[in-house]
Amino acid sequence: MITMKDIVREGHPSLTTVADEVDLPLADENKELLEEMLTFLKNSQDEEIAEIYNLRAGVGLAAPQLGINKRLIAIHFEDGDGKLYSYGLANPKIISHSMEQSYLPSGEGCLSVDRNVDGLVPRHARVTVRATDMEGNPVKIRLKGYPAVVVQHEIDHVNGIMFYDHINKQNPYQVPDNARPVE
Ligand code: K1U
Ligand code: NI
Repeated sequence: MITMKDIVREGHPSLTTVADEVDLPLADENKELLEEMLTFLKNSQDEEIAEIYNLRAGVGLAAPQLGINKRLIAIHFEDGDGKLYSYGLANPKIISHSMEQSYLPSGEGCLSVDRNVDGLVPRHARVTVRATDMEGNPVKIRLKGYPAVVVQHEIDHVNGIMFYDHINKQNPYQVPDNARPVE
């Protein structure tokens, strides 16, 4: 079972390294890792389990956050309308995106960062992602708003990019050009 002790923190080289693509068809070992990553996210959102195991709640996780140099990401959360976004993806790639940008007004956090980082993180408002799902099938996923922010945060991890790399250093709360806040 994945717990916080498995998650590497700032300063670990896997957080700043471009991860390797995984071979297709997807090996059982990679399918199992994606399952474990999703289970971690579910556990982290379950108040009782999270308290017992001291888990910080997360909506996404990328293999490099476990010190594993593979292009694997997991996302799991329900939106305000109860719509479930639950994906385990291999080799995710943004194949197109809007010119319009967006940002979370409260900024972003990261399970690999044990401090608050002030500032707005510019993201594409809408993205289309191509990947391989946990059954080994090719998928094309269109996301907007908050789910689009989460998938961009996770794809950044497999590219060795941290959310704060995108924050304007002179003026962290500078509203990005052509951007609207995610409600
Ligand atoms: O990749 C990670 O470090 C996980 C991170 C992902 C993320 C944060 C902020 C914006 C987009 C993606 C987190 O899940 S931090 C925790 C978090 O944002 C959250 C946790 C529980 C409920 C709601 C949000
Ligand atoms: Ni993160």
